[in-house]
Amino acid sequence: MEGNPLIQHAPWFEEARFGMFVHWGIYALPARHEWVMNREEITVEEYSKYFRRFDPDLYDPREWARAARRAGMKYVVLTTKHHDGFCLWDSALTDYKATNTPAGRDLITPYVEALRAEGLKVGFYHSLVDWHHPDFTIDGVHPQRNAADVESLNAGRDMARYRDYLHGQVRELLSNYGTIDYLFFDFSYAGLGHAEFWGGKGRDDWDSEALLTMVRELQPGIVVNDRLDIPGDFVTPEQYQPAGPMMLDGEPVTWEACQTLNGSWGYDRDNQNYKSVDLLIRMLVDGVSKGGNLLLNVGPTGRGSLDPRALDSLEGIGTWMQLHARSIYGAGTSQFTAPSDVRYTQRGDRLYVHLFSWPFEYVHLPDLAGKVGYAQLLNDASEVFVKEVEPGQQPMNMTPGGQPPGTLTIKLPVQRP
Ligand code: FUL
Repeated sequence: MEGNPLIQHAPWFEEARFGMFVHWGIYALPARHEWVMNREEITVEEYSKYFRRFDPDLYDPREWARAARRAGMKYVVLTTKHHDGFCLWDSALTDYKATNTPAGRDLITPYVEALRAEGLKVGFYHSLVDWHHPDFTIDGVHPQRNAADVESLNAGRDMARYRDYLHGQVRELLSNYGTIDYLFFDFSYAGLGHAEFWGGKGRDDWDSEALLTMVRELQPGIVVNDRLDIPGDFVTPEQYQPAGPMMLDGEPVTWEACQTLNGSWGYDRDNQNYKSVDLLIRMLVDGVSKGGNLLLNVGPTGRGSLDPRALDSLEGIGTWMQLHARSIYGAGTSQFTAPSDVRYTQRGDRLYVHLFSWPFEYVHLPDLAGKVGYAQLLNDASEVFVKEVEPGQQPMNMTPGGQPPGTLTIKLPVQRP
C-alpha cells in the first residue's frame, strides 16, 4: 500500500478510537430499519409520504454532540444521504432534500457547527447507491428489481448521468462546510460480497479513482473508508469483531468496526434487541486490543431526538470511559499475548489488562514476569499486588503450582470494581 497517493493516514483517527455513527433520514418515520424502502419494495412515489411529513422539530445536533462527547467519542459520522436518496443538505442538484420537506432548512450546517463547538471531528457518510435517482439502474439491490415491468422501468436510465450527480454532490459536501475530517462511502458491491448481484462493477459505476482524487483535492486531510472497490485509508468490518489485527495484502491495515446498538442502523421503534452496556464496552476494548476503532451507531427519531434507550447505552459507556479512557485513546495492540477472556491494550510502556471475567482471586499472566514495575487498578489507582514465578521456585499461595516460569500473578480484590 506504500506509495499509493490515494491512501493516507490521519494520526487523530487512530488516537481517537471511538466515534458515533448517526443514521438519520426520512426512514426514521416508518421506523422499521433504513432499508425499509428496499425490504418492502416501496416505490419512489409511495415512499414520498415520508418526505412530505419529515418535520424534525426536536432536531438539536448540539444534543447529539454532547451525548457523543459524554460517551467518550471523539468523532461523529452522519448520513448525508442514505440509499433512499434523500439529502439532508441543501443540494443544488436535487429537489429531494430537507429544505423541501416541512423541516425547511439545511440540516447539515447545524450538525457541522455543533460538532465543532463540542470539539469533535466531523464525519460524513454518503451512499453511492441511490434508489430515488431516475438514472440509477434498477438492478441488484434496487427496491424495484422484482417489478414485472422492470425492463421498461430501466429504459433510458443512464449511470453516467448518475455518476455526475454523485460526484457533484460529494463536491458540494466537501466544498461548502469547511474542514471535513472523515468520509464513509457506502457501499462497494464486491467488498461486501455483493459481487454476485453486480459483478463487482462499482468501481466503474462511481469512477472511484476520479472520485477519490477529487475528495483529496477538496479535503487534503480527510480519511476515507474502503467501500469504493478500491483501497481506502481504513477498512470497515460491519457488525462483527475481527479475530485479530486486520491485514490487507499481508500488511497491517487501519480499521474501524461499525456496530449497531440493536441490529438496525436507522430508528427501529419496535426493536428491543439492545446490546448491554457491558457488551458494548467489551466490543470497544476488544477492538482497541486488536488495533481498531469502534464506530457505534445511533438512529435518531423522526423528530430528530435520540431514543432514550440509545441515550442510556451512551451514558453507561461514558461512565466507564470517565475512569478508563486512558486504556482506549491512543492505545492499541500489545506485544504480549493475553490469556483467554483477557484483552491487553497498550500505550507506550503502559499495559492495560482488561478482564472479561473476574477470577477469584489470582490471575496468571504468561511472559510478563520481569516486565512490570508497578501495577494498579485503573478505576481508583489502588495498588495491585503482583508476584513473579521465578525459575526453580516452588510457588507459594500467590502462584499456585503449574504456572510456568515467566508468569506474573496478580492478586485481585474479591469484588470486581
Ligand atoms: C451498509 C448499509 O447498507 C447499511 O444500511 C448501513 O448504512 C451500514 C453502515 O452499511 O452497507
